[in-house]
Amino acid sequence: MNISVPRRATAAAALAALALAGLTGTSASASPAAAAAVTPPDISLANVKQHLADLQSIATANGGNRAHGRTGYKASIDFVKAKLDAAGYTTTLQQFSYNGATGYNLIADWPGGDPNQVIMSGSHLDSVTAGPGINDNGSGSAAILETALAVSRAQLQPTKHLRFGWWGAEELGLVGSKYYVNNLPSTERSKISGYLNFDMIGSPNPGYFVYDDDPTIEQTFKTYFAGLGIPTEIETEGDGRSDHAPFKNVGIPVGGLFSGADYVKTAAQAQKWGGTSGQAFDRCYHASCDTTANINDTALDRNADAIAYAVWNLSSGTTTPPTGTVFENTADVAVPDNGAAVTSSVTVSGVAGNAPSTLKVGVDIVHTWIGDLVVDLIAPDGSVYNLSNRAGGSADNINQTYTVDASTEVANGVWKLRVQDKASADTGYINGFKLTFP
Ligand code: DTR
Ligand code: CA
Ligand code: ZN
Ligand code: ZN
Repeated sequence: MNISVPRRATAAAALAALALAGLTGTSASASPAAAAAVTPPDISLANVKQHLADLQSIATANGGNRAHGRTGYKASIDFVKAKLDAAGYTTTLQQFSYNGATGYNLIADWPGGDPNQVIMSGSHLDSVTAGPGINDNGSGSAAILETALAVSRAQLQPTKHLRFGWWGAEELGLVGSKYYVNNLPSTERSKISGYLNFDMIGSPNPGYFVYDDDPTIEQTFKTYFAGLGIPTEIETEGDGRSDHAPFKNVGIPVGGLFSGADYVKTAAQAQKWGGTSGQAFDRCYHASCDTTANINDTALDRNADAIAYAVWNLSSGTTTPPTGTVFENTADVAVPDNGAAVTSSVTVSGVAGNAPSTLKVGVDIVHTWIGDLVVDLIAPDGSVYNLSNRAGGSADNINQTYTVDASTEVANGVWKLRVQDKASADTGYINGFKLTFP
């Protein structure tokens, strides 16, 4: 859990950040002090459903599906591309081969915004071979398409650069999104401030799940649904199950929304969300009945509007992350006496490029014999920077700011403070850990 509040932030702005994050107290995660939320246009449910009807027609005209390597997929990608070209996007069709067939990713950039801070939204456009894939994943694809068209209609000029992606061959193992990320130079990867994934957001027996990855993105979605009075749950079906995984694996902050697949809605979930307990969120998951009849309009509408809220708000930040941004974790972590190492983590996001050569590492450890301790900083890629190695003898507590040359490390990602007590009889705990980006 971490708090990131720019030093220049006024107390009010800092409180606004915490309020935006719906948080108080000393140990919490929150976005950098942000301006008041911006209100995007309503995303028209009718327009989203029209895109779904068009995708249904495409499947019907192409053997009943829109799967990788089939004519229905290429027709789907051409359909989406044509609308974006007409709306003023810069589109790129990225080809790849898989299982002896050509696959396609569609990337659409909205001209303008800081090219070093990209907010990207993505959905896979392919279906399984068994059916038209209207919920899985016409729903996500149509919702981000309509959001992109709303950006164009509004002639939005966000601070950050907006990019949208439609992936091929997700159903065969995240093939298209993996291809995109693997072929993106690391310099380009580090420009992506956040990737938002939308895979199944109109399930007929819907749940409202928010990915619990980047805390800023997560909180943005939670704030939106809280404004509607709709409780959300953390998406727990596993990180690797959709196209955010390749982005997360290279340290890009990710988030997203999900309305449920083949898992069964519990009685408690039905109590808070309505729908039918004991029934799958989507009984037509990966089946021929995943048609335009397999959509819950309310879920689709709410999630489409949540996407617009996130795109508008996450891209309206400052042109450069505020200097002196602090990422802090104040949760106590017990250090076992003469035992295994423990860690405290902070998630750094919104910082472009690499960490500085003068990264300030604040360490606050309560202990009665600091000579027992080995203290390391672990970068997101696993690099180890030793801060203290059995130093200080019988002295109490380490409460010190170290300066680390972390200039070879990508700034965004999960940083850890690792502490190990390597001698018996004295004990302690991590009281706090923070990183300050000058
Ligand atoms: N793998 C996705 C559906 C899916 C299942 N669990 C999750 C969790 C988060 C996003 C998507 C999913 C598919 O079949 O396309
Ligand atoms: Ca709407
Ligand atoms: Zn899917
Ligand atoms: Zn699927």
